[in-house]
Amino acid sequence: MMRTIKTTCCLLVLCLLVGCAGSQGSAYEKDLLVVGFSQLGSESDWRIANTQSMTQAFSEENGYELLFDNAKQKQENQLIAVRNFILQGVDIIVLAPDAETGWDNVLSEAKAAGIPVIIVDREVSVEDESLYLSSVGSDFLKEGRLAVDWLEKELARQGRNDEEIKILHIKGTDGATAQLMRTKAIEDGVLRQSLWTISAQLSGDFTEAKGYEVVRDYLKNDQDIDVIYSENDNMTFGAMRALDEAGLSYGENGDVIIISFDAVREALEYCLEGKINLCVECNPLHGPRVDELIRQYESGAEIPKQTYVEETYFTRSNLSLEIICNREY
Ligand code: GZL
Repeated sequence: MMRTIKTTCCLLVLCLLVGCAGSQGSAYEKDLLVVGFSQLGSESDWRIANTQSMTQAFSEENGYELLFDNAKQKQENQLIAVRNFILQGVDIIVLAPDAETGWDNVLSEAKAAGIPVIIVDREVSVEDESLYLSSVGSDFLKEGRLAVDWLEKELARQGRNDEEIKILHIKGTDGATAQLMRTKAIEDGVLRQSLWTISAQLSGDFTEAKGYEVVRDYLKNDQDIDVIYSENDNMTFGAMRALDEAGLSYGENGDVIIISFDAVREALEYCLEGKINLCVECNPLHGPRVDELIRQYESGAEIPKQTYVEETYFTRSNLSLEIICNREY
């Protein structure tokens, strides 16, 4: 979508006022699409892979000039970044939102400025869904339900259907779609399985450090755990360190079953070693899909409001070193 004459004039005035040589001129001369991408942080291996996928897609060779901002997992930083993108008159804004709520005002400002917004990864919860063009991400509830179904089958395979099962639940960033939906899945599972109990719900904020901290502190008071349901791999890595320090065994031949989400390479390696029982894939490679959506939009084609990516799961039985080596993240 070429900049409107009005926006271009405003931009030229803005450049005269603040003396910004800026790269828009070069972008404008080369007819590049200027994309403002607000990434929520760099908290996990998944996030790093997502950023790489997005920045590769928005390259100059692909016809883009990318303005990138890393919000360090703080929504207030994302609000500032989006407002800066609006001020700079970008052609399109891509937002990877930290939490679901709090976006109505800033997305209304983008709409008023005539700048379309594409949501990537987690979702936004807004009164008016016309505030964003499209959303690309994962069906996190489906991921969680896949994990719970697997756990039911695994416990049956182990002959433990009549056993009390105590689950330690490590939650991701509160209010993030990935946290809300993966949490809903395990909570629904516990409602269905009368012998399952969630011993505690610890918030690990999707980071390895926090995952280690909260599990280490929890194990000081209770080590009677049958399952760890961890909402991302980095928190799982921290939990594994805490289990090691407490002398608790885990994985295929251990006392604690470990379920983890993302399926980044390091987690798959642990899975192949039998240290993580189940890795549920969460695909971070959204760059090509968002690039395609933007091109469809530019060509005037109808674009879907929501695109879910295909995902699977891994256990030791369907993994190999070759599969792991051939994966992109
Ligand atoms: C999921 C994404 C989550 C990952 C975490 O799409 O939002 O955030 O599961 C990441 O690794 O921090």
